Amino acid sequence: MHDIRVEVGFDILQANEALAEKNRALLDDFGVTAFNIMGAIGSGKTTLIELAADRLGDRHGIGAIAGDIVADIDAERFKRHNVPTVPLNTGKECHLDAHLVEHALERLPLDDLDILFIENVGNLICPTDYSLGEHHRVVIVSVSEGDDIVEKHPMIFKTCSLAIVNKVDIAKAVNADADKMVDDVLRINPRIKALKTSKTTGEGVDDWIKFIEGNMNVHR
Ligand SMILES: Nc1nc2c(ncn2[C@@H]2O[C@H](COP(=O)(O)OP(=O)(O)OP(=O)(O)O)[C@@H](O)[C@H]2O)c(=O)[nH]1
Ligand SMILES: [Mg+2]
Repeated sequence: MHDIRVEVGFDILQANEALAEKNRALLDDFGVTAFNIMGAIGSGKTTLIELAADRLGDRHGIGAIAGDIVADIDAERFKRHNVPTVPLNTGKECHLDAHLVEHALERLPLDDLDILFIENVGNLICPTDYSLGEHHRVVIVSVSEGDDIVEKHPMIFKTCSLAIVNKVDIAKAVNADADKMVDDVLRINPRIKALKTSKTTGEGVDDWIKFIEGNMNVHR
């Protein structure tokens, strides 16, 4: 009898990478810049996309893919901001993959879009390994997860170009040091940009918008 060694994990990730390249090429053809918005559950992913849609919607075409175990709730929120949105229900899966995104792209008016926000499933682990065809990766955590959340999940911060520490307005109330979280981010990945934000006070929101506009079209 011969032993047959099958490296399933590697094959799945390679196949995903090939599909992600296809998605990216399609987005490039339409001049759409895609942002993969990852982060902790409840950290403010949908909120920060809503803020961006409100601030950028008059000068750029914005679309969204809402990925979640039950995606319709966030999709409805995006639609209230006039953002064409495709919900992707992942069921038991804890991340989006390039195959799901490929089908979502078929249902979006790519001709009308300049920016695509892809909200990934809320957690800091599974989304890390799966490219979707995005041009930029953003990771969002908030102070309410505890100020050791960054150092507990270093991998995802290594793959992103922007990290956001959100809900800094309630840092004192939850006994968290937002500056320590930013320091942790920069220690883990010295090349990343890190921002502190708050929907309540507006802190950092201008810089979030600047990051998005400053990173459009760099792939063309
Ligand atoms: N105090 C405070 N609350 C915030 C802030 N940003 C978001 N929230 C609240 O946090 C809660 C979760 O925000 P969402 O934007 O739904 O978070 P999410 O990451 O999309 O959540 P999931 O998709 O369920 O993982 C909501 O009640 C928001 O209103 C902030 O800056 N400060
Ligand atoms: Mg959400």
